[in-house]
Amino acid sequence: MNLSERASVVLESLWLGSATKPAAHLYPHQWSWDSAFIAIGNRHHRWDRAAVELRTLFDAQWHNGMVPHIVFSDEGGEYFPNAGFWDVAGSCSPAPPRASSGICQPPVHATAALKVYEAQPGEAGLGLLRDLFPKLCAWHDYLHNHRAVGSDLAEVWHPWETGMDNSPAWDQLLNELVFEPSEVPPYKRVDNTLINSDDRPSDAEYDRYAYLVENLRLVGYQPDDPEQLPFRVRDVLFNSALARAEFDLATIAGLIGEDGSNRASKGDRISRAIEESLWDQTAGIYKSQNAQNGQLIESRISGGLMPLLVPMASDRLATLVGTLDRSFAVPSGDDGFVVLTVPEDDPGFDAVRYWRGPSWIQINWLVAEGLETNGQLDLASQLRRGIHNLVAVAGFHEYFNPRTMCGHGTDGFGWTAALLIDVANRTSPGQQ
Ligand code: 2M8
Repeated sequence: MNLSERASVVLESLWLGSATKPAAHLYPHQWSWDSAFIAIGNRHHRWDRAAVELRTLFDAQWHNGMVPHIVFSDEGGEYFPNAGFWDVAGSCSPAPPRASSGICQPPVHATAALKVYEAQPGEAGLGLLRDLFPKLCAWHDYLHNHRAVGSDLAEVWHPWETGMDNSPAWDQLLNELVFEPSEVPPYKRVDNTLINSDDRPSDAEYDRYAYLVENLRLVGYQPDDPEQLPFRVRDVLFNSALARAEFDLATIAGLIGEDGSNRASKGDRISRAIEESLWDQTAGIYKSQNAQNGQLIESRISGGLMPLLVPMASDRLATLVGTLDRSFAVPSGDDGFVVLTVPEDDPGFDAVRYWRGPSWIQINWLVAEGLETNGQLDLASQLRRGIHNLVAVAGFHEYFNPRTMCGHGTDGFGWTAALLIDVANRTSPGQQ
């Protein structure tokens, strides 16, 4: 069996009947941005599943347009925080249509929908786009109307909304939270009973995660006054994904005969705000912003490379590619490289702990996509080869230490398998 075929077996094993769980035990339900990446992989061999994956996720869309970060499945297993902990039915009015979490994840779905369409550009693909278009518009409008507080940039209100949950970028904000132990609802972790706890966040961090969920639950996850929230970040990855998704939504509009001009102008506005507010010239990288005081968050993390997802001005592009090369790129095989989540010389770097240094395949895939968007075709190919080389040696893990070519976190991971399929389909057939 070649690597792509082995990846298909992984995806098959994770299928829940109408969506794919990210991993067999650690993440046993449907996750929002995982599903987008899984659809991007499945479009090559299981187009039907790619379409169902996105439809199922959007069936759980809230009345205000939010796409929840977890959709709980009856087929799924034990997880913390479970549906009862989020209690969205008891806390929100109107109640969301499905059992879900009460927060969201990076908006990569229009990008995924367009790629799924491109694999089947006939009536089936157009039908999917027609169904998803109003839902994608409502999702993006939720972010503009409810999350862009005094800025064109959307805010995240929990580290889990960034997708880079345990990044050192959030350490200071989490450490500065002021709360009584009684404000942390009782909970029991499951994650550290399933895999090596050295790979996972600490208990102190989980207390803060649980406290922030409780804070949001108390206001039905829809605060009247977001400025009172204790964690508010204008995340660079989240907003770069949104800018790209607006441009992709404009393309989708054109394909189905709708007017997409307002989507493109929203993409322009966000891109401009990223350039104006999130660029750190001295560090040569974009940084997220603490919305409470307008200051940039010091850590250099791979999220700061994501403005590549839209076409950039040439001077910044050259600087950013230099930073990528100097601080993030690690060789992977003889003819490729991959990107770390945190540079090795950063004080927050940890080679194996979740989101604090290792390489994640979906981040690498996004950077390759961004390099291609900006005409850096050789680098994009080397990065895609690096992804392939890493997975070929280490297997379908959740994330990797590219210095040792070892996998970490859980195994048999959904987006690793899916994006390997995508990468293999874009490189030489010999690599499949
Ligand atoms: C991780 O996040 C979940 C919470 O959402 C967890 O740690 O339990 C992150 O890597 C996130 O980006 C990812 O979507 C999720 C499922 O793969 O796992």
